[in-house]
Amino acid sequence: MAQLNRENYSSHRSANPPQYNLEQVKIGVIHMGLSAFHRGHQALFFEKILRSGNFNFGVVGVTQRSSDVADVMNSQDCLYTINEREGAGFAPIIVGAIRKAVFFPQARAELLEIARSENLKLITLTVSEKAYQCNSARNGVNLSSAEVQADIADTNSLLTFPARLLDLLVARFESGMPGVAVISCDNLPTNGDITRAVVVDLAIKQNRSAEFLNWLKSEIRFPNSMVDRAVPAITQDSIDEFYQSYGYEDRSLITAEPYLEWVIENDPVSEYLAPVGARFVEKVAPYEAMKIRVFNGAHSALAYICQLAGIEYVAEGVVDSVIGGFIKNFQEKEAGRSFVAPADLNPIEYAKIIRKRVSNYALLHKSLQIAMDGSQKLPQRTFASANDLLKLDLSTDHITLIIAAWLRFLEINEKVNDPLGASLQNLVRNPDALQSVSDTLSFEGLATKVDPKLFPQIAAWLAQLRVKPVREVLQTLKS
Ligand code: CS2
Repeated sequence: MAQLNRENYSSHRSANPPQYNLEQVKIGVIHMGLSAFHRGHQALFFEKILRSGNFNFGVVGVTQRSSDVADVMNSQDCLYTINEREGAGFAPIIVGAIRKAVFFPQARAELLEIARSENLKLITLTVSEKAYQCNSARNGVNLSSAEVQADIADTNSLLTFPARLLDLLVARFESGMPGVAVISCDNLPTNGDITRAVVVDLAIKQNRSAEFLNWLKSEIRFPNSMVDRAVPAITQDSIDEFYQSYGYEDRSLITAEPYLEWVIENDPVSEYLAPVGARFVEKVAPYEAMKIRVFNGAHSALAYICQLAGIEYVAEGVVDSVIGGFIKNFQEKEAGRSFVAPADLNPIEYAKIIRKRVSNYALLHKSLQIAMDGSQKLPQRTFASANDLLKLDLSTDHITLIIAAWLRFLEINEKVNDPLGASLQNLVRNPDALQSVSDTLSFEGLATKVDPKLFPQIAAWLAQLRVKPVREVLQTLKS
């Protein structure tokens, strides 16, 4: 089976290969966290810049926890395909933008060299919610707890993402080169502000010089950004199916929905990114709130409800009349009313488009995948909206049920993929539903605390979910 590589990529005409010369591409972007999401989203923007004839936007993708993804990418000269799928349609594009894939611990010297280079314009991040680790930084609080001090001990030894990012920025400062933009592409409100807080706090803890700190604050830009595209984890079946249709094997294949959006706070990089479709706005917060509360909130809701109902893919859940109806009401009556929407978007219309996108069955987006890391996702996806709804005196019927569904998911699974999973599971397994809710949601590692006034309502749902099938419980809310 011929694997995609530098020798054969240009012969795969039907997969839209790059026409530019790969040799001419210079590295202009360091991307930390070489996830499927980066390959399916930001890398495509850089690919479009290269295809427009500007060869300064090659990417070095950095893996952090293991070299696996970099190894696969290197086995095919960092070339890979994004296959946009909807219904029976395939729309592939071979991407050449990622010119290097490296594992941080093995490639630090090379990365520091790139950090010092004149052509570097951007550092982008998809390191997942948990990598920002400092809940106090997420809450805008000064870092001081013992837990954070322990993190900092780690960060000094370059084991964590903030320490690695700081390492690169120190190298750039020492080289005398101008500042760059650091753009977080993780689903966190104020992701740029959080990144800045984490890096500045760490620099202070490491006793960096006043000159460096001034430079960091004035020359490094951290625009907030909102990213949107569903890019599920790839399966061997999708790789095989793609091979049958296109005649080459791509072990780094990406399946993505056609929808693609990147909204960034005004920044000089708009010169390059705006012409290829990124949107620049003065304030990203209302777009982030809409995306995280109305889309990701519904996605997580579907994930836990599908898990409790034994449904493998969220696309199956959203078209089910009971589950889909519940999601619609949650979006329209609660999530979409919990914040001030952007002037150019109507939450009800937006929510309708989201449900349509999520029903794209060809993506095979697993409920179990979206259910992972709930403790890192739900604070911004549902806890914050629940508290806001309470303040606004609006209905919390659906959102409290969603939080209860997450608790039930934690309770019944032996092991969950979540950094706080084991601790939360211990707390949730209490026969007294109110005690269970109160202990679990008060756990100190959670970045946002649900208002205790909502505990009785959440506990009432949990008590029902303990004895009745989830669809039956949802039906009690039928409007
Ligand atoms: C999903 C997101 O896995 C998840 O938690 O909710 O990755 C979602 O697909 C994207 O944010 C869509 O832009």
